[in-house]
Amino acid sequence: MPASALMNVMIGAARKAGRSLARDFGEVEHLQVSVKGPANFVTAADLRAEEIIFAELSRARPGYGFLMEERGEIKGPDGTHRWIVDPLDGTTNFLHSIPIFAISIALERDGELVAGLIYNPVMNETFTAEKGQGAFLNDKRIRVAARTELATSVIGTGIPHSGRPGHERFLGEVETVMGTSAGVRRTGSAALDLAWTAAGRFDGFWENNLHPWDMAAGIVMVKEAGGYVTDTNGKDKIFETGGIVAGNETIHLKLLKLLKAANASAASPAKAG
Ligand code: 2AM
Ligand code: CA
Ligand code: CA
Ligand code: CA
Repeated sequence: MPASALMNVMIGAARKAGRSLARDFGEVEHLQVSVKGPANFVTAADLRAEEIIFAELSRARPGYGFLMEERGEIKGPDGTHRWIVDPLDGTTNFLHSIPIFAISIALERDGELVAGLIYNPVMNETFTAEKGQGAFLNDKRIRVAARTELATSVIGTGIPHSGRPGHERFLGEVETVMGTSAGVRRTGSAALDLAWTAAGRFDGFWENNLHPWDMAAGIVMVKEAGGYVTDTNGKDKIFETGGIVAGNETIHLKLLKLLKAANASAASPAKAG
């Protein structure tokens, strides 16, 4: 299917920023790095990529607002459209020359996510989705995996660094999911976790304490690939809570129940005997 005018704008911005990231990826030892918090780095590569995406999207769609990881919220005269952008998701991988990172761009219209793009320039993988149009990897239609048993499922997740909120809770959850599934994977890029779930590589994904720019494009992607995405209570307050659970209808539901059980047993006092 030929990409829409909107998707071509998003692809154009991502490819240009991707060339900048690919150049920096070859020279990581020379990158300027600053520390924003515990295990939270920002490099010159993040900033350069964000600058390119901001310039390209502003030129193509003047007036749209932005929510970007490094620049924050930028209101535009157009009150209905907002780009949600992570210029480099997986900065820690990037700094270690691990080729698992991505650019994530989503468009929100009247508060509803209508398009998403996740681009890994090293693997040359462009995941795209528009509301009602399905999800694609490069030019190929993608769908969530069909598996319905957790025992044979591979589940993606992200680990909150010990200095971040949710670390203790995560340890209980991951122990439960590891004991129930065929395996847990942690890529270091929430955007790619969601894209890989949309493509059926992961059967499911969950993480806590994420930001809208980590998830926005991936939410559209998973839904358009036929999957289910909610917060950890099964509701739609994903951005408000920072928690996300994704998968096909069955795995999504089973994951929700499993995480709930893991947290209930962690919260209850130690049993006698
Ligand atoms: P980043 O690389 O854009 O920072 C991995 O579990 C996810 O957590 C990635 O999407 C990563 O995005 C994000 N992340 C890394 N460090 C973080 C921090 N200190 N606070 C919140 N999110 C973080
Ligand atoms: Ca970051
Ligand atoms: Ca991120
Ligand atoms: Ca980032």
